[in-house]
This record gives sequence, C-alpha cells and structure tokens, in this order.
Amino acid sequence: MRLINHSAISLSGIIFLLLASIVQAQQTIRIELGDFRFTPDKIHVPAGAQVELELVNSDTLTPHDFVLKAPEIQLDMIINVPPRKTVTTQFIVPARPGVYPFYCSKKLWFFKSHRERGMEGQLIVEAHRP
Ligand SMILES: [Cu+2]
Repeated sequence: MRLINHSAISLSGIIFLLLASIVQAQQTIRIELGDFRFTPDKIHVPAGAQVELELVNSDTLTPHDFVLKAPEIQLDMIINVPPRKTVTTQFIVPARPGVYPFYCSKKLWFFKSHRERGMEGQLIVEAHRP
C-alpha cells in the first residue's frame, strides 16, 4: 500500500513538471522597435524554450529589422519589420546558455547605421533551474 501511494505522488510530480514545461514553451516576447532602440533591449529566456517573438515597429516612417546571428547555436535570423507593422515569428531557444547580441542592420545613405545609433540588444539564454 505504501509503495502504491509513493508512486502516485511521483506520478503527479512528473505530470506537474510536464505541465510546467508546456507553459514555459508558450512564452511570448514582445519587443518594440522604434526611435533607434529595442524596448526591452535585454531578453531573458530559458534554454530550450519555444518562444513567440512579436516585433512591433512603432515608428511611422522608418523600417527596422531584427538580426540575430549566432552560428555556434544555429541561430540565423533577419526579420524585416516595416513601419507601423508587427511581425511575429517563432523559434526554439538553444540549449546552450549564454548572451547573444541582436541588432538592427538598417542604414540610410551616408547616415550612421541604426546599430551605430544604439539599436542593439541581448538575448540572454539562462540555464534551467530545478
Ligand atoms: Cu532600425
């Protein structure tokens, strides 16, 4: 009898962990692109999570993009976000914790690039906590 009770508790623990990981997998991150910055510019995500990335360009005339190149973790993203538009994408956060920079690569003629004006941020992949 004790054995049965013990395994029932273990099973509910496992189900809880499964549900917790599913909830984590549905994480949505919203980043505003405008005025030559990303808001927020530091994105904390758990390693291995599935993320829906919502990129909102709040400028009326200026196109922006979201560039994240980290070949060491198989991430290669260039997402254009036209003025006053929202672009949504999904990706799997790599399993390797670390800090990965992202930026806007837009540049108009001889002006400074958006990145040079400070339009950059960091994807911070954090290890799973028990
Ligand atoms: Cu930009």
